[in-house]
Amino acid sequence: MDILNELAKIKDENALTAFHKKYLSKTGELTAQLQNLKNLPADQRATEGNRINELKRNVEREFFRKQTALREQAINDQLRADPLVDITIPAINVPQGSLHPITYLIRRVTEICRSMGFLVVDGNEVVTEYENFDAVNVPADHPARDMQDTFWLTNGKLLKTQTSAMQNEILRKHGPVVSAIFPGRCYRNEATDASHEFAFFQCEGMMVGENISIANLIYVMKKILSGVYGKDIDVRLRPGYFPFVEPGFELDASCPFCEGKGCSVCKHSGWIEFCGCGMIHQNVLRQANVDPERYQGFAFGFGLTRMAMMQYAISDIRLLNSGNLEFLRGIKR
Ligand code: FA5
Repeated sequence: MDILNELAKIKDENALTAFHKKYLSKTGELTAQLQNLKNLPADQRATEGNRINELKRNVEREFFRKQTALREQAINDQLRADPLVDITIPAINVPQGSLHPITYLIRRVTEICRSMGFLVVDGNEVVTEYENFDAVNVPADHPARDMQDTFWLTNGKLLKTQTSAMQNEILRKHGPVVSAIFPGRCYRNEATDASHEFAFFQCEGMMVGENISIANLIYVMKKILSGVYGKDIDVRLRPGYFPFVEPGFELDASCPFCEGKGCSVCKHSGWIEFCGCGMIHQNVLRQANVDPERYQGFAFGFGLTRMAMMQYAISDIRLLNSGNLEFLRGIKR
């Protein structure tokens, strides 16, 4: 503890630098003691090593505290001595900012998925035609291409229409055993109205490995929904068609606003259409060099923007991209 007492008495930066050199630098006493461990009898090394490491950690922590305090002190002294600076004038009242509802939801969802061991991947916005369509089982002559027109760049690439466009890259990079969640901005060349935007957010998730089944999908969806809404949410599956899943489903969530009793949000049905999902099509796995005989998995993709609308009772989707601060400040997160 003598070392810590010595540190406590230091009053200026020069003395602190000398202290660092004496104890903590590469040639310092504590480093030397650690290097000397190899010369001790084997039965003493572990105990002595722990003692020195703990001491070094304590000294380093106190050293950085002292360094910060001395630097702050130096700045304050300088300000006090400057006749042009009056530190007694009250600070300007800058209103505190807040997260955009979409950012807030992305953080919430990714936090829940991270706790289940999911990788969080930042999706690209510009992707190739192959990634957006062919790799997810939508070849050039597939009618499903017509449902998702987008904005094409002069280099032949495009703004992704769906987060599913990231599946191939993620499977190639992290597969064949991977659980990943990838929220991202998507674009569609379509007329805007109160519930359609040309730029909106989706959130995709997938889990691939051996013995992955629909039971895993249901569990993960319940976890995400219950985590976001802070209460137990039930789900149900109906048959649904998406070229990249087989079997494919539409997943409904029990209405979080009326607990399934029926309200205006769920149109008095007790259920809310939440997302498309299913078991990843074998062709999608093959495109990413994943052997479909050995590995299988599920994927789901939901509209984050629509989720935000529902969560915060936003009647017009266009408000979310409007940059209207008054509207954003009015949302209670
Ligand atoms: C898809 O995009 C599929 N990739 C989802 C999927 C992934 C299914 C994995 C199966 C497995 P869809 O076109 O239905 O599906 O879009 C998904 C969600 O995106 C919609 O439910 C909606 O919430 C949101 N969305 C789609 N178009 C718009 C739009 N123009 N404005 C706002 N949100 C939109």
